[in-house]
Amino acid sequence: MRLKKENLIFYQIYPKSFCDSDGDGVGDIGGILSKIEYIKNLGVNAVWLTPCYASPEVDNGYDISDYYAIAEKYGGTKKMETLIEKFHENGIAVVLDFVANHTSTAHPWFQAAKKSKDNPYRDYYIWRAEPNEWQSIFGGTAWEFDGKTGEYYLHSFAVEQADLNWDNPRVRKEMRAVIDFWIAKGVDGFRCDVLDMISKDFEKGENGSGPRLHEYIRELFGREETDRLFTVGECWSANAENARAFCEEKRKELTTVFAFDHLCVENGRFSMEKPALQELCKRLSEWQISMRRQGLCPTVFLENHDQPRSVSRFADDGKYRYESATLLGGLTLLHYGIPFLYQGQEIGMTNSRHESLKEFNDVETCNYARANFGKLTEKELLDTINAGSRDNARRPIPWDGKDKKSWITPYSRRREINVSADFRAEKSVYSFYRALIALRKEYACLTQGAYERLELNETRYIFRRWSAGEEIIAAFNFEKPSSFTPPENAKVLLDNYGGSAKRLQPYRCIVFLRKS
Ligand code: ISL
Repeated sequence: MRLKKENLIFYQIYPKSFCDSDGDGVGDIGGILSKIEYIKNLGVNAVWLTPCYASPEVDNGYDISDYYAIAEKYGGTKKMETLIEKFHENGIAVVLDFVANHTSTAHPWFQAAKKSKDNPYRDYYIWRAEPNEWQSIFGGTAWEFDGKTGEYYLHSFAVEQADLNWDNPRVRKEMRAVIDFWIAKGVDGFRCDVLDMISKDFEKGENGSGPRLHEYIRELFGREETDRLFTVGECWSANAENARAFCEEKRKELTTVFAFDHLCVENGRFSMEKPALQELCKRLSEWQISMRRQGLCPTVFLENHDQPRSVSRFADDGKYRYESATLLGGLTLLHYGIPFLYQGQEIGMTNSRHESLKEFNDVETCNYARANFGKLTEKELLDTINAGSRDNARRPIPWDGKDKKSWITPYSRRREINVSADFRAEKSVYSFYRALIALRKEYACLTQGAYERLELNETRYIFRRWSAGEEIIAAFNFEKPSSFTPPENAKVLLDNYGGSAKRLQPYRCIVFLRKS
C-alpha cells in the first residue's frame, strides 16, 4: 500500500476496548475483523492499532514481553496476518505501534539482564549505582533498585517498563529486526511510542531529546527496507522549531510527528482547568501555519487512547453534544495534514463518570490516586480523575446499549450514547464524520490546498483552504451565538444545524464551497 501522505485519513483502534468477538470481556482481532465494514463505511483509509503484542499488560500492552508475537487473547499472530490482509483488501493501510523506549521487565532480555552485572543482556538496559533525580511519567522516582545486583534500572514509566539502552548497538540491531519482521508481515508503517525519549541526555539531565536521537531514528527508518513506510513519532518535544529535524523528507527519518501543544496539556492531565475552544483553535491554527511554511505535513488529532474525550474537554458534552462533536470533527478533518480519529470519537463519546476509585484501571491514574489519597478530599480526587484519566478513552465502544462482560467498568453513558443509537438518530455524529471525510476526498483543496486563518476571536474561528479553481471556507462558532455574513457566491456543503447562516448558534460548524 502506498498512499500519498496528505491523502491518508486514520482511525485509531485500541483493540482491548474496540470489539469483543468471543465474549471474554476483552476486545480482540476477531472483533476488529467483524467491524471492517463499519470502519470502511466511515471512509478512512488507514488504521493505527495500539499494541496487542505479548505483554503482562501493566500498561495495557505498552509493556511488551515479546515483540514478535501477538497475544493469544487478541487472537495470536496468524490472526493479525489475516487482519492485515483483510484491511488491505478493503483499501485500508495498517500501522502498528512500535514501543521502542522500553520493554516489560518480563521480557527475556530483562530477565537475563538482571541475573548478573556481566550478563550479555545487562547493557540492553540502563543501570546506575546511584539514581539521579529523574521522575517517572507515571509518578515517583524513575529508578528501581535491584537487590540481587545492587544497582538501579531506569523506568521512565511504570516500574515494570524498563528503559532500553539505545546507545548499545545490539539494542538498535534488535529493534531494526523487529521493524523488518512486521514489514515482512505486510504492515504499512509504525506509530512510534515516545520516540524522542530513546536517546537520553545524562549530561544535561534530560530524559529524552539526547544527542544521538536523530542518528538513531535514521538508522531505523532511513533504510531501503523502510523506504515505503508511513512513520509517525510520538514526540512530546516536537515544536515549530525542531519539527523539520524529525520529518523533513530529505532527512529520511519520519513521515510526521504527533506534537501535543494544541491539546493544552501544560498543566497536567489531572488539572480541573477546562481549556477554551478558542485556545485549541489558536494552537491548531499556529501549528498549521508553521508546518506549512516549512513544507512539512502535520498530524491533526484531538483524541487518542491517552486523552480525555474532546467533547468533554473542549466543548459541551450535555445539551450541545451533537453540535460539539461534529464541530470537533470539522476541526480534525478540514485542516491541512493527516487526520487521526480515535475510536468512539465518530459517535461523539464523552468522558465517563465513575464514583469509586475501584472503577479505574489505568496505571497512571492509580498511581496518582495513591499519591494523592488523603491530600485531596475524596470528591476532589474523583473529580480530577474523572476529568483527566486515560480510562476515559479506554471504556469499551458501546456497539449497543446492552450490558456485557468487560475488562474495565463500561462507559457510564452507554445506554444513551452508543453506535446503534447514533445510527438511528436523526442527528448522527457518525454520518457527519462520514460526510466530512467524503468532502476531504472530493475536494483536492482540503488535502493539497493552502490554509489561511480568516478570523479567530472569543466567538468563532474561520479559515479557508484553496487551490486552483476551488475554495472551501469553514466557520466554527463557539458557545455564544453570533451574527454572520456568509461568503458571497458560495454554496453550503455541510452544516451541523441547517437553516439561515446569518446567525451562528452554539457550536455551529458550516462548510462553504466557492468555485472560480
Ligand atoms: O499523557 C501522558 C502524560 O500524562 C502519558 O499518559 C503518556 O504516557 C505519554 O503520553 C506517553 O504515551 C505513550 O507511552 C506510554 C503509554 O502508557 C501510552 O499509552 C503511550 O501512548 C508508555 O509506553
